[in-house]
Amino acid sequence: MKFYSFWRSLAAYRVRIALNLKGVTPDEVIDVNLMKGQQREAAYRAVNPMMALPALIDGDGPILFESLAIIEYLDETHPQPPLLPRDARGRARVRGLAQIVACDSHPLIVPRVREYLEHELKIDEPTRMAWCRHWHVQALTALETQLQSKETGRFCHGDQVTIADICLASQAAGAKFFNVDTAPFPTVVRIAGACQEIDAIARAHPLKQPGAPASV
Ligand SMILES: N[C@@H](CCC(=O)N[C@@H](CS)C(=O)NCC(=O)O)C(=O)O
Repeated sequence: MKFYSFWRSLAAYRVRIALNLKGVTPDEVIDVNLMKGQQREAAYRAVNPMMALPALIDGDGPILFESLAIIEYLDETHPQPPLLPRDARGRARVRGLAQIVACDSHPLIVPRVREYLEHELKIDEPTRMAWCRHWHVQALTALETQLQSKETGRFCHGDQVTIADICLASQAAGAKFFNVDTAPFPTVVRIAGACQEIDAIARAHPLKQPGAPASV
């Protein structure tokens, strides 16, 4: 198994959590340095034409891409512990929470968007940061509101870690990277804390990966 990753990538962080929870260790972790733009080099473009991390190759392929698709693949191929509830409504809720992060919010603050704002639209650094914080706050507000549901337990959906928690953990890490005040989102903060008490999640954290700085 080959895993294309980078310490700072929040989408790779999501897959790393799933790999750890499933007890799967890739044979090879290939670093694609997003800060040097290596995701746009021909070698990686051939792996993922979207030029985004993560990607995963299990055996003779095909190459898997998009964190949620990869996580569901891992969940299907390594069923224990399950990362989705058994009931259809539960699965829909968990996928919905996950997609708030992975589909509606995170894609708006990734390097390709920030770099387009900077180089094509000539938007200055404080305004770009305001953009990123805005989309963080939108997602955190939606999550906090959704998590007031009776379905929420120690984690986003009951007391077992699901894909929603994996995404929430990445959202919480991203909020720190962008200096977003999370005090108005106590349920998100509580669940993010509960996630970090699980070793498989804690050791997947971006700042614990090779090459990561002590803080950002
Ligand atoms: N929706 C994708 C997002 C992938 C993505 O945008 N990854 C970021 C890193 S977290 C990336 O590689 N960005 C490269 C770029 O924006 O140039 C997923 O969840 O896998």
